[in-house]
Amino acid sequence: MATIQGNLDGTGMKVGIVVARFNDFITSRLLDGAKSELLRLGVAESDIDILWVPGAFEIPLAAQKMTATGAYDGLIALGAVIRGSTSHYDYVCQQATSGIGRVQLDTSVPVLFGVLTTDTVDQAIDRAGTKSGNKGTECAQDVVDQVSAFRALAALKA
Ligand code: INI
Repeated sequence: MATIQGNLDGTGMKVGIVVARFNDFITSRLLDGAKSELLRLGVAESDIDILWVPGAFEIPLAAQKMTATGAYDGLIALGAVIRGSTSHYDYVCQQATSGIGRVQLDTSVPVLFGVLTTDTVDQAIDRAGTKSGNKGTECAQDVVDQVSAFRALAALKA
């Protein structure tokens, strides 16, 4: 019987971050949280690449293109979709969610979901480093966890 789990050692990992410019007063905080946590976990600054896109709708294609380079062990997708500011909230959420999910299944590269989907600006602020933690920070921990778990799985099967 084997139990496989990841750890929080990011040494030697290369991580891509796709971040949406829409609502950048939120997404820049998510990005700061993700970057500083990756560095804290041992990922080298030179092994973190950041790709900005216009909005959450554009994240899946950008993530797919990053995976196609073959350079990344894992990706983090960051965005903020806020219901109050759009009538097409549901479409943007749906495209971001299903598209990001599809990219990781199609490419076998883990893509962590750091797209906030909230009813209000205040809820987004809460999840971008104030009351309810920082979703970018969480995604940094989770991408390191996933990559290390999959490395352990590959080593077991080798
Ligand atoms: N994009 C977001 O990332 N968040 C939003 O809240 C949002 N709203 O409100 O519309 C949003 N729209 C832009 C969309 O993601 C695309 O960039 C745009 O439609 C061009 O394709």
